[in-house]
Amino acid sequence: MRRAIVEEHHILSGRYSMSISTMVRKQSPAPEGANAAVVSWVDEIAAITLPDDVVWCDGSAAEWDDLARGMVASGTLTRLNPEHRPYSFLARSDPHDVARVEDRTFICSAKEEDAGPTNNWREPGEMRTTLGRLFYGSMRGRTMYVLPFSMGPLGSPLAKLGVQVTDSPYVVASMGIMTRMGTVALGLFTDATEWVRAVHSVGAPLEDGQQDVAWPCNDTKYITHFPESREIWSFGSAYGGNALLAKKAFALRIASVIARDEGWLAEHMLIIKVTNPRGRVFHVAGAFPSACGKTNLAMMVPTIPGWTVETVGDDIAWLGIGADGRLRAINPEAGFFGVAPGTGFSTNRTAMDTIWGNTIFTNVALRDDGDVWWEGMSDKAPDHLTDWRGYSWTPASGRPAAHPNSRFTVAARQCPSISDDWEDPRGVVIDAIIFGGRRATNVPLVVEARDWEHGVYLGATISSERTAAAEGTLGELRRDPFAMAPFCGYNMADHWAHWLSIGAKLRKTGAVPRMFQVNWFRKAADGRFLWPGFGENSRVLEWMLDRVDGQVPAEESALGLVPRSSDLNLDGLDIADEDIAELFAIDKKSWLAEAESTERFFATFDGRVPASVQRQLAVLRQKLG
Ligand code: OXD
Ligand code: MN
Repeated sequence: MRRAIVEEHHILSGRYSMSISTMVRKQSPAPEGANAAVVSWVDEIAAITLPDDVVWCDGSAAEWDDLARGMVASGTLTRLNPEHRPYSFLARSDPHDVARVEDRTFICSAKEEDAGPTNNWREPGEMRTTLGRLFYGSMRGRTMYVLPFSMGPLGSPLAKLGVQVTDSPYVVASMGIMTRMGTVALGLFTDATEWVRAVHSVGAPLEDGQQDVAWPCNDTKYITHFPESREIWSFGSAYGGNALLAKKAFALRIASVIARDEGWLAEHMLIIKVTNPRGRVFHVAGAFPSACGKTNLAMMVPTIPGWTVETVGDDIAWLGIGADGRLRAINPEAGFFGVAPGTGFSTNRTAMDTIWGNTIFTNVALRDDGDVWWEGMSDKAPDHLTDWRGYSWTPASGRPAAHPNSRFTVAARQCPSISDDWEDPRGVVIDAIIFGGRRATNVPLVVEARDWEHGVYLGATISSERTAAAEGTLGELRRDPFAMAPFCGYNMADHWAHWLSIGAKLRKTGAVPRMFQVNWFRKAADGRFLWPGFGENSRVLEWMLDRVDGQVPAEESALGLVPRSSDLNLDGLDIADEDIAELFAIDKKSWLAEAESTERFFATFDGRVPASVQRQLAVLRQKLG
């Protein structure tokens, strides 16, 4: 036993012996011309995880059909009624595998201080030993699928390649939607390619003849990242960001480290294209914590005449300084993994039109007519449903029919508001950056940063009330700098320093995007939302982009620049003057308390917070008087 563990540790340090690869029962050959480094890594992983078979995915529709058919047969997927929801499926997860598990997410950088206080750090050697034990034989009785993929438009200078292996067909089908996966990506690997290695196992090996369950997983979960070697090892979960490793694990945690090293940014941001009535086009990137309405904003239908919003991305942006010296961004993903509850015809018609078919739904409720439903899809719930756990449900049941973190997985190209430049390999030019959180108090509807440094401070101090996208107590206030707290693969204070250095570079080229803070969620003393949100947020976009366009002056406040009362377009909006005043109210006492909490937060970074960010806190206190 001891010997086996030592051997496994060597395997995971890359010093393994090829002889054990003979233990894989059947190994489908790698596609002709596949990159040798990829092939040998796949062999290496198969030698550790010991699957019954290894299948290289080509990303074709035929392959997806076969997987879907297999999963319907095995009970992982239920096919929805094609009359209502063509070629769509429902998955019900294990009830203990329903969200990202942040306390089981680890950054294994060589030095603890490089992970910083917002991450769980583990010493890499120790973690490799643990993983060696867990992954050894973890795919027995299953197929290991090999998924080569591109994050970003194929061949874009801003895109990156990766390979995920997984023993979950649900993950394969989802990654096929969320990334550009298969032969097209594999063909881009050269000997010079630096690619990300991602190993995923549900951690449920099958003995000979053992009956599988619909959603295999393991109560022991590890979502681990080795930033220096650009590796991800994920064990025990098949849900969302825990398992679709291209998304949070690669495109944010590992990519943020690559970005730091290479001089660009990997951020938890939506990207939209906005056109004003004068025909001027802007691109806006926005960072919001999980489940704060990024998908809704990305697909917003403006209520003000003459404005249009088109979608480039709803969750992740990779931003770099282009050859023209301007900040350019791509959406590295190819699909949406959106939160279903709260998405409805009145709140996000575009999302509803996107998921008309060809969609995987996970943990939503099933209607008796074979379609799906969730809280917020329509005002009135159907009289009877099958809930996300498979139990009979009526409105009197007193529990949600869909899990609060239930999801839809759908290709971005199916979105009616997808922008014509969403796959521009050069990226789109970013004119404005917005930071938002879900704050019932204190934070005004909109504030413009005085300059990039102040904007970095606004990003560094984002906080939000906790939602269902990750496990934890709902409603609790959580610091979520740049909306990256669960996603930054390195020390968050260094992330702020990195943002400052990008600003300094942009300033040399003279094209520094404006930065804003927004809060759609401020409440009145009686608990009512003060602002209607959704399409009405276009009024705030109008003010911000008129500022970018030099059309309106702004007023100084202790928090930054705010609209003059006449400049926020409220035409046709039934909102009381007192509510508008409340939306912008700055309560000195509460803000001084917030400044104190910020000081305590900064102190957790052991002196690593950049002086410029500390200075902004001092300026805030001074302005509050
Ligand atoms: C997501 C998240 O799934 O942020 O996008 O949790
Ligand atoms: Mn997200």
